[in-house]
Amino acid sequence: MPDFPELYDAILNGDEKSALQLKNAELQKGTNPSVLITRGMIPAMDEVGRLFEAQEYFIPEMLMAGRAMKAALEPIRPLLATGGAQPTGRIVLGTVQGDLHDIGKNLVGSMLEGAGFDVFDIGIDVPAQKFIDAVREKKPHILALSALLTVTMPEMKKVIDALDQAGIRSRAKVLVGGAPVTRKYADEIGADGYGENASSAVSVARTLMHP
Ligand code: B1M
Repeated sequence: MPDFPELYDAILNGDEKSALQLKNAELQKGTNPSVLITRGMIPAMDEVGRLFEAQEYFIPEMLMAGRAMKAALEPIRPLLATGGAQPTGRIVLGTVQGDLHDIGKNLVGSMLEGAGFDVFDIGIDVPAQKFIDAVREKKPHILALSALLTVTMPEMKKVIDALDQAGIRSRAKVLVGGAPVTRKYADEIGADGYGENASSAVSVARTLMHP
């Protein structure tokens, strides 16, 4: 049983309005936003994924649940980003080409902002060349890549190879993450860091800044 069953159900059922209301009610009660996300909202998305695999949910249900999750999550993100920390470093963040998933990426971005990083989120379905252009333009300390699909994970390697080919691999550390990504895969493709979730992305990013 999830910790916030009504919010969990609202997301699972793709009920955007209720998800927003229930999230607001919890925040008014003083519930910690991170607890709400990790113990109520993410478990609902995991269940959506399970139901999709079991062919009990299909694309429309997954889409609606994604919308409800985003509706409830977006107003919380600024709360995660107000860590009051001193500027720590610059990060360019994006979801790789072919991949439209952005909920986890957005959460990672907010947590990084909360830890004091300047985050330039360049969106979803980002081609390797756009990452290269962003590294040249924004001069980030870290390039952060998200992938949620097994078939889009190789795009991360393409980005690293493209950095190499452009002669700018040493300009930014590459941090990778997303549900199918593993530390082993990150090592194989030559990434500098791997974050299993949003909070580990923050601690790895800090380590990459001060190796
Ligand atoms: Co998609 N989808 N989806 N989907 N979807 C998954 C990922 C899937 C696991 C569902 C399943 O089968 N169980 C499966 C992928 C299987 C695989 O390849 N391994 C899948 C599939 C198959 C697909 C489609 C191919 C379905 C189809 O069309 N047949 C399609 C692909 C579209 C595309 O991208 N080209 C598709 C589409 C969609 C929607 C558009 C409907 C919607 C996305 C809405 C959106 O993002 N705006 C959607 C959703 C909602 C999901 C699930 C249900 C939930 C994803 C989510 O938001 N989770 C998902 C199942 C699941 O994850 N359990 C699924 C909550 C989020 C907070 O977690 O994104 O994992 P997550 O992020 C985490 C960590 O991964 C990590 O930190 C985050 C916070 O803790 N992390 C990083 C993420 N990025 C990081 C970067 C880092 C470090 C950590 O450093 C840079």
